Amino acid sequence: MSTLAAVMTDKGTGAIATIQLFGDSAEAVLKKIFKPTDAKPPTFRTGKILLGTINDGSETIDQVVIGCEAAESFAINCHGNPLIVEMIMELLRRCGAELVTAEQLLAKSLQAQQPVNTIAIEAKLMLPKTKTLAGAKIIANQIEAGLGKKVTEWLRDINTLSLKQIKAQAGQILNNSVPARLIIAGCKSAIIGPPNTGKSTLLNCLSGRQKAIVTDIKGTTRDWVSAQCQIPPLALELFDTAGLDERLAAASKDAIAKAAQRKSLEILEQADLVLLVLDNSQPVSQLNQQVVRRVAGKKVLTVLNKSDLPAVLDAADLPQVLPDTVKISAKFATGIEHLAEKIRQICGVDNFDLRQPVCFSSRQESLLRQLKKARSQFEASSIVTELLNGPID
Ligand SMILES: Nc1nc2c(ncn2[C@@H]2O[C@H](COP(=O)(O)OP(=O)(O)OP(=O)(O)O)[C@@H](O)[C@H]2O)c(=O)[nH]1
Ligand SMILES: [Mg+2]
Repeated sequence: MSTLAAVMTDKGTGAIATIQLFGDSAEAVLKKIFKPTDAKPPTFRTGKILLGTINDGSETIDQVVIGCEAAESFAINCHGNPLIVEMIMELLRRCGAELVTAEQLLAKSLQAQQPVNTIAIEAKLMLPKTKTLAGAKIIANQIEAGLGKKVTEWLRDINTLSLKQIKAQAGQILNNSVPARLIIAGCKSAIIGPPNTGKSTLLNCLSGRQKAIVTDIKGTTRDWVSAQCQIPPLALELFDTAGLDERLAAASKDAIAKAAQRKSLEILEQADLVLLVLDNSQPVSQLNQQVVRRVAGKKVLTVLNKSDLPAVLDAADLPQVLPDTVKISAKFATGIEHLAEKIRQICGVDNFDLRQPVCFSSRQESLLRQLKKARSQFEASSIVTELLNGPID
């Protein structure tokens, strides 16, 4: 294996940056460029921390602290200035290291450990990408408990478990993985609805920031606006959109208004969750059929806004595809806790057990789908083996 170098820290975000050097000749590469402060020839014993400088010939680039993490695996901790990091990386490249991403280096170093536990590797690669603390806990739990434990049990008991049992358990894991994915990767939530119902007010209320413009003029929002909102265990990525009005869009000669309508529908299409905002002080006729058609089959909560005004809309008149409703006033921030509760229920994350087995990579998902269809114990056994020890995608 060649020697790999990767910047492990985000660009320009801290006073210190870490460059990882890993591979057959990592020590030899480091010896060429590192000069210890105590002037003695360095010994790169595992567990040692060395202070010194990185030098390009006679020129000193930076003072660094080297962590000797394992044989041929070193953490070079330098100053966080991206220019310094770039110079060290370029020097490492000239000394024979292959420059890779943090993820590639991590994958290679984990794969070098024996025996290969692919689920553990995938978990370690996934951990930094989780959007919530609960998501990080789910992933961490999949190594010793969760999916890792379940797969080990399947392998151990493959001759005593019935194929039917294994297939049912695989199906259950796939089902549990749907809400788990929303906790791990974040929940893309589209705020849609007719013009002037209070969509932008809701985005501002949920995010705690005045991000979107609010006026009493219909069609205020044109381009979409996004903001973050925490509804533990979920992290919502909210998208406020232009009010949907198919009659207006058809009649309008305004190219911007038409493009805004298209964009709203696109965001609706891609959303994990739809918050359909209606004005509770207006009749149900405000809801057009295009919206009803588009939300069918999606996770959708109908938010009856402006509940501080006299009610006109009767929730019983809403179509069957909109069974979940909540009354709020976005302007006065009332009913928000109830809205949060409803969101948790619709996303299936209320009382979600963070230790239960779930899959969190497309490789795992596709193998579990194959397992659900396995026709023999032998086939099941080979799928389960691949799940635990197979090559990473
Ligand atoms: N009484 C009352 N007024 C509200 C409430 N929420 C929003 N409004 C008002 O309704 C008007 C429209 O609010 P917006 O948030 O701009 O509505 P919108 O759905 O984003 O409108 P478009 O971007 O035009 O589609 C503003 O005057 C808001 O102050 C509410 O809960 N109660
Ligand atoms: Mg708006």
